Amino acid sequence: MMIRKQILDVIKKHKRFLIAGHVNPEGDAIGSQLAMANLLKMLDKKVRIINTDGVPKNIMFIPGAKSVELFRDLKNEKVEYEVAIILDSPTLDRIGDVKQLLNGKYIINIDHHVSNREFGNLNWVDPRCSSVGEMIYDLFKSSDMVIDDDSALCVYVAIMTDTGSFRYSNTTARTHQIAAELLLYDIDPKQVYEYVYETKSFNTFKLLAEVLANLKRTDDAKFIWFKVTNEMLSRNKLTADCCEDFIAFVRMIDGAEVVAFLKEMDNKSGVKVSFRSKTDIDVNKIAEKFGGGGHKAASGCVIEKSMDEAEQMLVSVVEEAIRKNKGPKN
Ligand SMILES: [Mn+2]
Repeated sequence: MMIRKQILDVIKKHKRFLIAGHVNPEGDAIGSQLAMANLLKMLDKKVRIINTDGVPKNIMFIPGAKSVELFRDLKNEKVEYEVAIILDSPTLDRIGDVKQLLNGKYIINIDHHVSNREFGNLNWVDPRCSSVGEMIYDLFKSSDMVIDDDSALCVYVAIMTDTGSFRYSNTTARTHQIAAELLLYDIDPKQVYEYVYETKSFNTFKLLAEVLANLKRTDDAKFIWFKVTNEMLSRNKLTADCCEDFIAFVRMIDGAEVVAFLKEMDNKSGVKVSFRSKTDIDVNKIAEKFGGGGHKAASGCVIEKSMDEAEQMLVSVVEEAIRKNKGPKN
């Protein structure tokens, strides 16, 4: 409660705000940014949301999505503001080019990544929260403002996407309590689900079929991974954002303990890796070995190597983590 009060005090004392989130934003980044912006506007503040990457197509339906600006569209405009609010980003590097707008300004850091580096002047980091959306909901509750229909939908999308529709281990009783309250607003869960998950193109499924046909696994089948290269994307006329949730299919495999998605970077400068853990193996720690981070059950990193080299390094590190997790043999 204390930290929320401090954040609201800082907000009250200032007029202009910048809200930024991580590169390649998804439902939690965008939903929490828009809900935060609504709270600021209710408090009679000026606010701009500026990100490095655009809102993904499946999230465009949420109210206010079009108000999100892109850093590259600013040209050389000087953005006037006093306080930056950084959401869902464990480090400042995670916000990409927008970092250039910060130069010494006051920073409020609100995040739920266990790997958060507390880079702000005020840091509210709570890994027990399913999503930053859940935290913005709490911030609304601590303020004198009442959540409106638009903000309720933004928070709902944030929570729904970060919990994989209330399936992942970050889903708590509190997550459901909040979701239950949000459903008292003008939200149609079936329609939200369709917008977020059921708008994939035919070619996306062709690519998914190719990915599934080429799954790889270690001999004990506890580590399963798959790759998407630039060639696979261009051959199917797709962009990288189409395969964000392929990993959700792969983690359905029984007996898998860790799954990973290796995606060749656009500029071929390396491989972006996403991890999911189905057991108590901490994939945040695995990602940290490669300079990345995230959550215990979901994390990511970039390995600046060729696909083959990255794959080799990854397999040995994950195999070791799986071995260690069982404790010493006697
Ligand atoms: Mn999040």
